[in-house]
Amino acid sequence: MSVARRSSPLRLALAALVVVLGAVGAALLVAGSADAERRAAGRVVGGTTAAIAARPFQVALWSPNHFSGSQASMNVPSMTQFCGGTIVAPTKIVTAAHCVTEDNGTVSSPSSIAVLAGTATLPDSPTPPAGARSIAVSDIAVLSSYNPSTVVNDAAVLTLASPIYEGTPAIDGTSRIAPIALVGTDDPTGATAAGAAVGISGWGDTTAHVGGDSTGASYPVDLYAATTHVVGSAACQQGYGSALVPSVMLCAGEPTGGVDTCSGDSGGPLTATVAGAPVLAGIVSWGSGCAQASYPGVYSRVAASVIGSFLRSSAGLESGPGGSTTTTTTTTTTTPPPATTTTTTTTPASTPTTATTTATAPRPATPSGAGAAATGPAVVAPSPTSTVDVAAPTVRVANVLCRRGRCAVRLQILDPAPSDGISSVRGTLRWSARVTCRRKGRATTCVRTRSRTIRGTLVGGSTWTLATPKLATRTRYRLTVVARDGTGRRQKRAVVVTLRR
Ligand code: 4AZ
Repeated sequence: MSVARRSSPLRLALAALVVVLGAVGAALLVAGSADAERRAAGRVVGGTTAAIAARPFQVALWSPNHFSGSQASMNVPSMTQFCGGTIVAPTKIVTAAHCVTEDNGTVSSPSSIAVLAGTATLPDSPTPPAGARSIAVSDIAVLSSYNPSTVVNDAAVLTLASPIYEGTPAIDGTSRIAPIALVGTDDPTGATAAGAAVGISGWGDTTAHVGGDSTGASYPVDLYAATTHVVGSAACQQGYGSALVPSVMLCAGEPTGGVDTCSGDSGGPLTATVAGAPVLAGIVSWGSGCAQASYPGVYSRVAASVIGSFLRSSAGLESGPGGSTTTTTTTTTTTPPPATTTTTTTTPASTPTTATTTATAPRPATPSGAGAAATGPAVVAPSPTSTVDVAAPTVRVANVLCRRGRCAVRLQILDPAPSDGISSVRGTLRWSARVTCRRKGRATTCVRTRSRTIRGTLVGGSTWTLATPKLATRTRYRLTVVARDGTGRRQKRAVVVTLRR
């Protein structure tokens, strides 16, 4: 969140690192409109710098290992912030499961993560500044029902090797490090009702952008915070679709966008107010882009009993008002691996230039426009009495979620009745790669077009997913989607999604 800032080389290096190798939110999308959309939204996600005493429960997760490979070559400090977290007890930090799990679904090694508290400014060396503390993580508990594919139940609790504070510091504007209470299960005070003001904070990307196009991302060294508002489930589901936002998630944002968390803020707090005091009500989890109207930020809902009771039992806290007691599903075990899709390598294909110019540019942004625009009118209407599948399927890009360099493109695919069903959904990913080649016996750099075919997976109903392999940085990918129905008809309109990490 926050405001775009002057870029120092260090900040650029950090930003590049986080973008290049970031623990969360890679990039993406969507043909054509991304740049215009970003310009229109401006470069401010709506935060202002915050003193740590205003959010003394906010911590940075930083790591000597997350980015170790590139750090050496890029000569940047050996600790890099990659997520946020929230202090809830002397040795307990709440964060997002996706911050502390690896691509293969296993829980990260605790020794790869430390927690930085008591500072709003990220230091440019591994030594915490005066008044701040960096403490090693000794254990990671991930909610066992966390699903990396759907991001459902995105919650984890870190145990620290030693207490991060002594005594009973309060959130009173004087403490730099203090715990925060959890909102009660089912939110008995209504602190997270639709329209309620909530606080968000972090060191994440400051730029507004459509679903994942993180070109120009800017990561501040100072903590940013903003006030925004809870978006009711129905309104949130209007943008994302109900399947993607179950009741264990809470949405927050502004009707016209402009204020939001973003990549790098993940795991950090969303706070609501109960009796004048802040309480932890959400864990920054995901969203389609940042600060977009109709696509609010999505948070793990602490008032949901599955999440709240896990946090309470893992952190050794009393059950909150109205909360259930510890019936937990917590573990420090391996989470289920992400749903897999089959990918097959094909021979290099011709360049996609012509496809690009004629392509429909589906955008996940405008809720009413998305379906209409991508679906198009060119469907042959079957006669009411027909029993033969004569109509081509229609394909709409519902959204694109990118994390750690891999993107899942969700598609709504309909085949008008009478239908023999959808027989295949394929994506062809094309990109240009620089390779070393020999010319006249000398090693030189050549550009080669590469492609890869991705087979779609039916998620349920009419929703399909195309999961990409890990995308390289600074590379533009074009994913051309082709859906065929049972009679072999493909959709009429080209569907091309541009992905960038
Ligand atoms: C992320 O990738 C992320 N706009 C966090 C929050 C939001 C989007 C992405 C919400 O960490």
